[in-house]
Amino acid sequence: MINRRHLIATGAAAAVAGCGQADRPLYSADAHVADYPTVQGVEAMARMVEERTGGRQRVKIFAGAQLGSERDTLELTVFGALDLNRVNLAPLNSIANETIVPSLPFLFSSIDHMRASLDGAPGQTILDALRPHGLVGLCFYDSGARSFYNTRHAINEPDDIRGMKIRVQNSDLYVGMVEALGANPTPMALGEVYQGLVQGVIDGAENNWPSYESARHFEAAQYYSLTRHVMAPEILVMSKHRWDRLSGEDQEIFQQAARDSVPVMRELWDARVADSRERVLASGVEANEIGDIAAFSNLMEGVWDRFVVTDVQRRLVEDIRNLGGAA
Ligand code: GTR
Repeated sequence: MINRRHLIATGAAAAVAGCGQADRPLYSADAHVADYPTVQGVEAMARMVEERTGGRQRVKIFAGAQLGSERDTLELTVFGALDLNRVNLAPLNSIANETIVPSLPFLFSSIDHMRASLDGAPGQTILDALRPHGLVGLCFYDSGARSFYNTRHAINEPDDIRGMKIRVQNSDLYVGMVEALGANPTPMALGEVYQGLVQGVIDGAENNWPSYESARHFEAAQYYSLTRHVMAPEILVMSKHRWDRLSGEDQEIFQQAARDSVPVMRELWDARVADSRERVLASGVEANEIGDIAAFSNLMEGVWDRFVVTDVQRRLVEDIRNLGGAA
C-alpha cells in the first residue's frame, strides 16, 4: 500500500540517488475526492500524457487527502518523494511570495479577469517563480470565488463576523484577512474542518460552492454569505527532482498536456459550481448577497501593504490590474 510513510522511505532514497522510479507511474496528490473537478482535470492530463507517450509515462492519482494535508504533501513534493501535486495557492504563499498576489482580497474583478491573468504573462511569471523552490508549476485550475460561511447567522456587514472563530488555510495572508475583519483565524487542514464545525471548535470557514458542498461543510454551517473575497486559483506542480529526470520530449508532453487539461477542467468546474450551489440551497442553506461589499474590502486593504513587499509582486499586481479592463 502506498501511504505517506512509504513515499518518504522510497521517494527519499530515489531522490538522493537521482534515479529509480522510472518504471512506475508518477504519483499525484489531491485533497479532494475523486469526482471533484481538480482531480478530473489531472485525470484528463494523465490520459493525454499516457496517449502521447505511448504508455511510457503514466500518472496515478491519490485523491481524498490519502497522502496527507496540502501542506504535508507539498513538503513531500519539494523533497522529491511525491511527483505531482494539485493544491490551492494558499499553502504555497510561504514558499514563493509571488503566489500571494492572486490570493489577495478583491484583486480580480470577475472570473474572466482571473482567467485572463492566469492564462497571460502574470500567470507564467508565477509558475516560473516556483522552480528555485523545487517545484515546476505546470498550470492553474479554477477555484471560483471564496465566501464566508458559519454556524450562527448570516453575515451582512463586518460586525456580523467580528469575534467568530474562522478556519483558514495555512497561510499568513488568510490569517491577516480574517483578523482585518475582527474575527479570530484558526489555521487548519481541510480534512479537519467538518468536525471542527460540528464540535464548535470553529464557528465558520471560507470556501467556494463546490468545496463547501463536497466536504459537507454545508451540513454543519448553514449560513453562506457571498463576500467573494478571494479568487485564488488551484495549481498543479511537479517535483523538480522528478522533472529533471524526464527527457526533454517528455517534459514538453507533460507541460502541453497540463495546458490542454485547463479548458477541460474549466468546463467541469462551471458545471460543478452550478450543481453544488443548487444542491446546498435545496438542502436549506441560507445564502445572502452582501449589500455593501466595500465595507469588507476597505477593512482588508491593510493586508495588501503587509504582503505586497517586493518589486516582482508590485509588477504582478499592476499587470493584473491592467488586464482588468479587457476581461
Ligand atoms: C479548496 C481548494 C483546496 C483547499 C481547500 C481548503 O477550495 O480546492 O485545494 O485549498 O479549498 O480550504 O483547504
